[in-house]
Amino acid sequence: MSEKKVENRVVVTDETGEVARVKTEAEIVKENQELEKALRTKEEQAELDPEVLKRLREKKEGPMKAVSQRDRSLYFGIVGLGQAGSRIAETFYRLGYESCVFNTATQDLEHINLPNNKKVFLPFALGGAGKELDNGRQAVEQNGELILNKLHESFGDDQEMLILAVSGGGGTGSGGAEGLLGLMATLGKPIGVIYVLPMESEDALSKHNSVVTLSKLAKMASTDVITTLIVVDNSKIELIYPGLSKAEFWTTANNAIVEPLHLFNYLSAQSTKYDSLDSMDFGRVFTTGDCTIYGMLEVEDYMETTSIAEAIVENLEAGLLANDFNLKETRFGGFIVTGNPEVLSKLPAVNINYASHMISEACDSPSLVSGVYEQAIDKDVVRVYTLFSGLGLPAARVENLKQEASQRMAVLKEKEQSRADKMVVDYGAGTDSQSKAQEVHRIIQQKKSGFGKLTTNAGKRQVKDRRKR
Ligand SMILES: Nc1nc2c(ncn2[C@@H]2O[C@H](COP(=O)(O)OP(=O)(O)OP(=O)(O)O)[C@@H](O)[C@H]2O)c(=O)[nH]1
Ligand SMILES: [Mg+2]
Repeated sequence: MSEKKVENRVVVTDETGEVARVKTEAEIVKENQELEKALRTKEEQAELDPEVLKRLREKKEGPMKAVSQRDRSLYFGIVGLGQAGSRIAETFYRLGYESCVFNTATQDLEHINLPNNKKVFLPFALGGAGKELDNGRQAVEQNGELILNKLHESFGDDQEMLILAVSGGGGTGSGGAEGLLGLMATLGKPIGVIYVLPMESEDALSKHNSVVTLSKLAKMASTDVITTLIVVDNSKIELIYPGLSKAEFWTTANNAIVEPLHLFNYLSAQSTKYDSLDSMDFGRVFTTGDCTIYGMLEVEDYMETTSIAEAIVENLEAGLLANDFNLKETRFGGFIVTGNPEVLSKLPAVNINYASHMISEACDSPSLVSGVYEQAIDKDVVRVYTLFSGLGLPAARVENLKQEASQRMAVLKEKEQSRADKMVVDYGAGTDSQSKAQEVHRIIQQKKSGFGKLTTNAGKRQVKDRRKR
């Protein structure tokens, strides 16, 4: 049987299957090359590590999200002055706020948990202001350039508002606040102040200092040099958190001061499936002007229709971080209701409506904004955070501080006056020891105390600080 030679042919057929024509050799080569190329790409794709691809995709989604979505409504830059101010700044820093702190005492700065380049020692006299307002003022004035450089280095376009944290009772923070605010103002950003009033048990000088500086800050707030003056009162925080040791107290107090503010700032930038208090709402409440106060109250029997509203009637003021504000003066207020997802999903809306009504009545404000947000709380409770702005000073508390300060300052003055008499040694009749003693004390008075001399001369003669920084 003769073998028939079979040729490889590629044919093009028409729609009926009839051979229309035979493909040319050149066409076949071209088609094969294209097919090979397509297959090679597929193989290459198959070799890509899916883990790597996943990481790349995450990378694409992750940072893009972070850049485009803010994680808080206002990016604050925090400045702490003195011991209390530095500790409050440290608490903010832990929550991701850019911060820097200043103090006249190196030993106090050492305990502040911030990177070293964010802690600035202000050389002044022996170190510390010894609760003398004038020393705090001079320490800031004499170190103006150092402070200004650090402010410019720490804060830039990212910080939309600066907040100064100081206590009223000491010397550095309280005495230096006005000068530091002047330096901060040169950065051209709105400024807020967190001002801490002393505990009940503190001495007359602390109370006196607190009132003196508060009156200065209030004036700056009323003339809009300061946009927001937040007054918090250690004596009130003592009542809210009784029985703590001193060390525990500061941490608790500083968290109580920082957390509600951060919470408003943070939650107002988040989405919620319930009502939202958005970034603009928070910004408007927070920058209304004059005094601002805030606080939190917790409700356990939240399923009762009026229980949250009742808690507000009974405890709204008890939950605030300072007493004696007249909430009826509120020009803009806000509140946020939080609970864990399970709690919020069963909480009837009407309960929140009653609560809203009572807050509105308490602050008599036509402008009240509110939001409901889920929070990872491990307790079966509803928490209500409130924020009131545009308030006057807490008149009764200021009066009480003034009275306590003046009564005790008068006793101190009397004691100083009688010092001369107490230092007399009676040598018997005929000596003039008493008048000599009085003369000596008069001269000492004139030259001021040894401590006074050191600080008065500080500008002329810097005392070198040899302690480790
Ligand atoms: N809330 C709070 N208050 C504090 C803290 N530390 C001190 N205080 C209060 O601040 C006042 C004392 O002021 P300090 O901040 O220690 O003083 P200073 O500004 O460092 O000034 P001098 O020490 O006098 O140089 C007192 O009324 C204390 O009750 C703190 O960490 N938190
Ligand atoms: Mg101090």
